[in-house]
Amino acid sequence: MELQLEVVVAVLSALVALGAAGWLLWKRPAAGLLEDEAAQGQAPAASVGVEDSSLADRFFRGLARSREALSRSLGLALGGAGPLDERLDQLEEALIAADVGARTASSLVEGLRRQARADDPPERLRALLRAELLGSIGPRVPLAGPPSSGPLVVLVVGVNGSGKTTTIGKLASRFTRQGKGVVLAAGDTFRAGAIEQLRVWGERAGATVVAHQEGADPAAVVFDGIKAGQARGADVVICDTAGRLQAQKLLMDELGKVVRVIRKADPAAPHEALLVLDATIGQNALSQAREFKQVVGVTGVVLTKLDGTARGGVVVAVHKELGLPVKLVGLGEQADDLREFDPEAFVDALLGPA
Ligand SMILES: Nc1nc2c(ncn2[C@@H]2O[C@H](COP(=O)(O)OP(=O)(O)O)[C@@H](O)[C@H]2O)c(=O)[nH]1
Ligand SMILES: [Mg+2]
Repeated sequence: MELQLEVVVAVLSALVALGAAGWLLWKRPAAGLLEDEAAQGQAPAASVGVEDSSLADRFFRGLARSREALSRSLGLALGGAGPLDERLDQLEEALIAADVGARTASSLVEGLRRQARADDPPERLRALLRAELLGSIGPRVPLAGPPSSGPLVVLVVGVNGSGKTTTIGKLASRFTRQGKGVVLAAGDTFRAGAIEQLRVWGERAGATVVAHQEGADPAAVVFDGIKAGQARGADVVICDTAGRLQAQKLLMDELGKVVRVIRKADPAAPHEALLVLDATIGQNALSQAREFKQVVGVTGVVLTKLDGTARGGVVVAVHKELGLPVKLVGLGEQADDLREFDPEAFVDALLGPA
């Protein structure tokens, strides 16, 4: 009886020991992973983008609407039984439904007509379409690196509600996590709320916010922001602007003046003039882009709201019709929902699985 009890106790302690060891083993890798993640977040990286294995997934989810529009006809067009010409017509319609735009869709399909043969298997047609789409989107273009002297000056423009201030907040937090000194200039003086919104993002990111009163001259705010950045040896100055005034002409005049004054503070600036476009408005984004492009020497596009029900096919047209690269994409409202644009991941998400 006594012996049996000893055996039971021994077995129980062994089980407890095994359990504890198992718990430790289970716990250790988890803690290690978190440490790695924290270290990654703090490590100064060479560029604003950090490779993210989930980017492809997030594109895939964000492009559901455009992909569904495309996939209804894509299978038929690529693998259907009819004459190739008819199937390519169907493909053109499908591309338009996916918000690629009529002109771009037509030129993509022209490219296919030149290369495709009637007896091409669906995989080859798909590969040709993929190549045409990538050609239309153009290569990956990263954000400008640090200038030879003074801070990198980034001007951010776009219509009201496109996501400028949010993008600036995300960019600021990305840069401060890389250990960079960041100044934000509250150049949207049209509403007091806009200044406050930038302050909140600045505080969250650990960036300095330079602001004047509501109604102040935006060019003066931006000038002060750059001067402050230069004086304190900041790495980056990001300038917010208004997206709406009493009239579009006033807005464009104001932006023209902002650019001229930025050049007074630093003749090489702005090093980046980012146009923020809302992906959910599809082709309308293009006409906005043309106007801004004329007034501000736009160097790249930030496409926001590519999460949810975005009309993401517009990305394909931005480069082809405007000659502007999409540099960054917004995939949500949180600080880390900004990514460098990856054309290949994007096209694969748009086309869906083969
Ligand atoms: N889902 C989603 N919402 C966004 C994104 N970027 C901005 N927003 C939202 O769009 C709205 C307008 O953004 P805001 O930055 O104030 O636009 P601004 O007027 O151009 O400065 C806000 O509600 C943002 O939270 C994005 O990438 N995804
Ligand atoms: Mg704003």
